[in-house]
Amino acid sequence: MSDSDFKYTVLSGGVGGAKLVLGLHKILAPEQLSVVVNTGDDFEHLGLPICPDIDTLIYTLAGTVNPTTGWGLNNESWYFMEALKQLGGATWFSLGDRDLATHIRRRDLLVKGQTLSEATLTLLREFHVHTPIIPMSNTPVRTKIKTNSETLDFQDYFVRLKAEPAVTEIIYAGNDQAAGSPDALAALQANKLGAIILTPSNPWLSIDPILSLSDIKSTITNSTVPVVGISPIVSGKAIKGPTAKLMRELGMDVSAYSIAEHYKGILDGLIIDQQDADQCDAIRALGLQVSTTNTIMNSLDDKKALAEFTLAFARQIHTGNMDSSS
Ligand code: FO1
Repeated sequence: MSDSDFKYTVLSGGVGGAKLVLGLHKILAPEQLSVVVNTGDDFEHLGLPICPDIDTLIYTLAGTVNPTTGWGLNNESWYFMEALKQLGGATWFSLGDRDLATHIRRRDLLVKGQTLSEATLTLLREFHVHTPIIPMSNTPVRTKIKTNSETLDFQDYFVRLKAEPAVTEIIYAGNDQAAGSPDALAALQANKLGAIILTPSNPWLSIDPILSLSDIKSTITNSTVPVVGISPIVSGKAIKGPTAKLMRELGMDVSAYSIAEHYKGILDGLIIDQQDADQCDAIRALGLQVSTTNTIMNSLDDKKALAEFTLAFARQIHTGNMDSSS
């Protein structure tokens, strides 16, 4: 079991990151875990503030997420979408009837003056989730996808266009004016912090928006606690989502090594899948510590096992007694 004294702060996007967050949530006490979540996917849709990664994490920890998609609520009905379609409304972004209540409630809280962090705390309380899910900023930062011909809003690219356009550049609009949220910065500097953990979310689409906030990035790079990550690429393939396609379009090899290169300067250690053990030496040559295990999370036991492994890896780095064969 993990040391019950330490706290852990995690950076996460949506579906992929939420798997590890659930594993950590199951093995740690609520006061030991804080999650700083990407808001670059957020957008205003049908007049509603949609925050996909925040909601994926809330629903996952509440045990009500749709297990098939990893987003939205389980046991949904779709009367609103059917009625909207009849009225000629935009239906490319599916909003279930129960999920709709979350967006309307959040809008109500924001209109009444709550920050995104405060509104998220309210929703956490109403979903009986005790682990803090903290927006990376209370100021909008929007991930934009550049292609040869246009600049797309994130959900247009990811959902409406099914991530098919070839990406030439990714920008995080507003990051130079936005400050990290006070709760996120506090969680990254908490005392008794045992590690900062980067989940195996898509680095470019889910983690980099968080790191694009200069105060968050400098807090992490100046931190004395181990910063560990998990590669989302296993033997040349992304476990889910467009990560591999995106890496090819950005001119990178689709490998755990490329993930290590991307996070050089941020991570002290990277966990890669045992199928990629042949890349350990090259990754160590980059100056990162590396360890291998099964990183594919299908069952809850997989998620808990990877969570335990991550905490143990961080402890090894912290005590400096890395076992060179790991
Ligand atoms: N993803 C889809 O692929 N199609 C959808 O219609 C869709 C609707 C949706 C509604 C609410 C929500 O919180 C998330 C939703 N997502 C949908 C997922 C979302 O686009 C992605 O999970 C994140 O933006 C990427 O991490």
